[in-house]
Parts: sequence; C-alpha cells; structure tokens
Amino acid sequence: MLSRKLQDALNEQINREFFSEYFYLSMSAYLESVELEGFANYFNVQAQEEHFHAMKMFNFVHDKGGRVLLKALKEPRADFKSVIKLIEEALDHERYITKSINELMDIAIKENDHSVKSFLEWYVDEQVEEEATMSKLIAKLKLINGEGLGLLTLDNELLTRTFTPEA
Ligand code: OFO
Repeated sequence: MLSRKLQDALNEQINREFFSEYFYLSMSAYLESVELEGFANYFNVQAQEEHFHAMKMFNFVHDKGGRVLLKALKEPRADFKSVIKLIEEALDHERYITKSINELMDIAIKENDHSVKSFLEWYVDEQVEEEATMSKLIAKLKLINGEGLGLLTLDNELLTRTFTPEA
C-alpha cells in the first residue's frame, strides 16, 4: 500500500509529466510553424517520452494498490522568441522536474517506502540524461549563433530522432 502522502505526491508528479508532454508538443508546434522540422521532431519525440514517464508512474500507483487522480493541465506557452530561447526554457523546465523528483524521493525516504525509492531511481537517472542532452543542444546552437547553414544542418540531424520505449 501507498501512504496517502506518497499517493498524493505521485499524483502531482503524474500531472507534471503530462504537462511536460503538453509543453513539448506546444514547442514542437511552434517549431513546425517556423519551418524547423528537425527540432519539431525532437520535441515531438520528447513529448512521447514524457507520456511514457507519466504512464510508467500511473501504472506503478495502480500496482501499489493506490488510486490515480488526474488533474487539469495548464495551458502551455505557444510562442517562443527563438530556438535557443525555446530550448533554454525546456532546460529550465527539466531542472524544475528534477527538483520535484528529488522532493518526491525525499518523501519516500522519510516514509521509508523502499519500493517507491527503488522506482524513483529510474527517474533520477533519466533527469541527468535529459538535462545533459538539452544543455548540449544549447551549446551547439550557441556555437552556430542559432542561425544559417549550421542551424539547418543541426535541424536535419534532429530529424532522425525516434522514440523507443524500453522493453
Ligand atoms: Fe523530461 O522528465 Fe519526465 O521525468
């Protein structure tokens, strides 16, 4: 069984993961509108990953005999000043998610719930990878000043990203 406190905290996190999906889809839509198909694909795949994160937690709450309660999603931003600004915003969002996963882990530790702790380890590791990938993308964009042939080449590279759910 899950404690009430952990169940509530997991439900809040499920909402954040679904919001992440929605936020990245909004970014993908913006990138499509400025003809950056590769970046749009990158964020579309990112949105699919977030859906996977949300559903992994959704199923875990049920496996633990808890109750999933879905909450309203807020409206994501639709306009971004540039592709660099957009990815900086995505990185800030991931840092916020990392903080919320860490707080969730703190609750699991306080409540001495080993199965929740073990489950959350996956998210802790995933956040390291997500922050690193976005930081590298920002660094590359800065190298090419976020424009010109460099931008088109990077956009082309990002067309190849696909979502592969883990087994
Ligand atoms: Fe991008 O983060 Fe989910 O967990």
